[in-house]
Amino acid sequence: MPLCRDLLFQTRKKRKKSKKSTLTKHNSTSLKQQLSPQHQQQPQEEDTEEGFSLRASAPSHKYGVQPLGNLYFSPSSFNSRNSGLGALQILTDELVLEILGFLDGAHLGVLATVSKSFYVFTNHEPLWRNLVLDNLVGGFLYNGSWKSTYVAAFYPSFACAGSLVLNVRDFYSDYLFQSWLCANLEMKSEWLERDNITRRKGISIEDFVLNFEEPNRPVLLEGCLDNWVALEKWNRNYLIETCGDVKFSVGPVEMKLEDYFRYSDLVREERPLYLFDPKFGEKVPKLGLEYDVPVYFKEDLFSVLGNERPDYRWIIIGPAGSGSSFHIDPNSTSAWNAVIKGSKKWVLFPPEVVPPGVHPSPDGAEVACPVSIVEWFMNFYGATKKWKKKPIECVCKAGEVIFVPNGWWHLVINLEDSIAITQNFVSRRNLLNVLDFLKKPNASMLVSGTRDRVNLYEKFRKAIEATFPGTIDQLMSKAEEKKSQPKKLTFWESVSDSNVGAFKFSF
Ligand SMILES: O=C(O)CCC(=O)C(=O)O
Repeated sequence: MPLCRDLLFQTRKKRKKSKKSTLTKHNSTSLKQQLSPQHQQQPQEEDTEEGFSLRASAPSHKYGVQPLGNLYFSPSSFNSRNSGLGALQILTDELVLEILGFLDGAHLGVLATVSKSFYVFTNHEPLWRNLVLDNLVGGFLYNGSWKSTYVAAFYPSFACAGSLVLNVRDFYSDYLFQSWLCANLEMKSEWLERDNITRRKGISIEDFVLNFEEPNRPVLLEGCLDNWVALEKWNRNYLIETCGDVKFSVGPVEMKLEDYFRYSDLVREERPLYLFDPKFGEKVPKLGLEYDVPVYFKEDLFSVLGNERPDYRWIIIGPAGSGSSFHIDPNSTSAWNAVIKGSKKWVLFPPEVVPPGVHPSPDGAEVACPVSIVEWFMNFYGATKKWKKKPIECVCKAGEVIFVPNGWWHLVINLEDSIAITQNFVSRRNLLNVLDFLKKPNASMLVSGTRDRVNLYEKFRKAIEATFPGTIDQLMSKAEEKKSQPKKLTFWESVSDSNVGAFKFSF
């Protein structure tokens, strides 16, 4: 299908629809890609934003959908998308799909026989994914496509028919095409090559506090997971054996690890389901004993709340291409994220810089951003190349830990099948920020990870006063003192790309 690829890849198309998500710990999304050796090189930065390539094993679009631009090269100028929709052709693709989202599997199946256009729309995989997740919850056995998974579960005698695919000629739609493209695109080497985070190995806690935690600056820490049993033992077979039938949170459902791995092995979609479970330590206590909080993050003041603390630790498992789209971590906490298997590409922007393509609501409770991580790279990553000051970026590999300071925007994409542990924490350095956050008038909209969003501020403040009397007052007078000193430059004001790796802060 050379024409459609060439055309699309020469233009930078944006899907108009953006996703609304709350400012919480996790929103997941996707692309499958393999880390090839060229990704590890450090080629010069050049303007190569035109041109994308598909993964070597990418199939062409299952139903023959082409980007709208190709229509201009079609001798007939005929778009079966429109003729087959009849009066509904005036609706956008998103709206057509929204309406089809109200139908059950049987009605989608009937509608598929109406016209070529309905055939393509009703086969849109996210429709079937929703049907599977709504009806089978986590108890599905993924078999290569959401539609055939659904058909196999509800209409087993049609199982063969469920996998029949017709290739439709002359169907042009950017929306449907881009969904396929984002699932099948190779990560461009220029998206992976910038590595400007500061790396440290074996630093003292004082060094960490002074140079990274106090100035609220990210750092990648090497060598601090060396004694983790998890690093040595955790892999798919070990986890499946250890966890047995225990179910973990995967997007809106709960799944056994065996079923999740079966899905993640086979899936190729724009936003693969991501396993992100905050209760793994309670569900399988052994897992909680096989890792240890790195020395730099031992102070965790939310622990004064005991069982009433908001969610704070997660096991994260996902295939290449899964990940977390841009967000700020909950409740103004900082975080560490340790990679146990695989590798993760990180892009971080300081609190005062909203990433391009990301639109938080004025009250900060919601964020609109591109549909998927790959879409962000395709349409917005290039903008940062022209900026004098760049985001902080790195690839975090197994055995490495990244420190994510409070308020920093971050996006993460797994470059390989990955397993990680992350914890959010409050230390003395960000206690006042967290209290201020919990006290906001719209706290009930903003606070997350706990049922009692409204009273968390009072509970936390009182528990801190009881456990560490006088600490809040001391921190407040220190903060007052700082305010009266000449204003320091923000992170963004103070660095340029050339010195970001080596800059020493003097806060
Ligand atoms: O996908 C990941 O590993 C990143 C998770 C993340 O961003 C977070 O826990 O805040």
